[in-house]
Amino acid sequence: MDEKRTILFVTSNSGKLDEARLALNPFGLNIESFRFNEEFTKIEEIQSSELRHVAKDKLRKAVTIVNNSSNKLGVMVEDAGFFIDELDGFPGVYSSYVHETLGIQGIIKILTGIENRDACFKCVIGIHLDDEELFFEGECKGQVSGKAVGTNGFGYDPIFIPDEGNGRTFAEMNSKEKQKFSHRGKAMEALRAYLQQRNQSPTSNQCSES
Ligand code: ITT
Repeated sequence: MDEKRTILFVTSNSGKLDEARLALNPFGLNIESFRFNEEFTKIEEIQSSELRHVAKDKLRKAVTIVNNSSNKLGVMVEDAGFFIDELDGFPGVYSSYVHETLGIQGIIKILTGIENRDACFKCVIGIHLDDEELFFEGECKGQVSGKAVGTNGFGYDPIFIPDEGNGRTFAEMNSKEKQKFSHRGKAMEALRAYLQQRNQSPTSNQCSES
């Protein structure tokens, strides 16, 4: 495997890993998951109302954990959230905790009888490349369904109907279809485009942050 075309993805979520591979492998980029003693690595998240702040902190922790002395292209993390309009954006940055505790049935219950079903997924990819921190964002708007439908995907997929997609939940779509509309698909595409441009113009640093 070409180490210079390999990104080390630090995540505990195998669904995210599969989707990152689906998006980036066709462009000759390998996505390797960082594991410790064969286990996925869960990075503890800071409390912040901004996904981007969470992603930035996760990225710094990931770089420390990985101690990237290898020749790999970069170290990547991602932070995502499910934002429900009627609940002022909740669960948002707390999506992971809410999924583990209330679960999707809990969300359905909370929204029983509520007409406004608008919601969106957002995600921020953070990647450490050549001592730079870069961030790429994606968003997908849609509706919360009244019941869980479909068995594909992960997390909140069975209760999210993206605006594009003929009224089906993400969990009713195959991974390629989900990728076309999803927050992650869009953020991965922004990363891919950046990497392509960077290859052509190595000094570009449009998305960097200190
Ligand atoms: P990390 O180790 O990468 O942090 P995680 O699953 O904890 O994995 P997040 O904190 O970013 O990741 O995710 C917040 C929650 O939102 C979590 O419950 C996910 O399952 C869910 N989620 C994220 N992306 C999703 C998607 O594309 N479809 C459905 N649910 C998603």
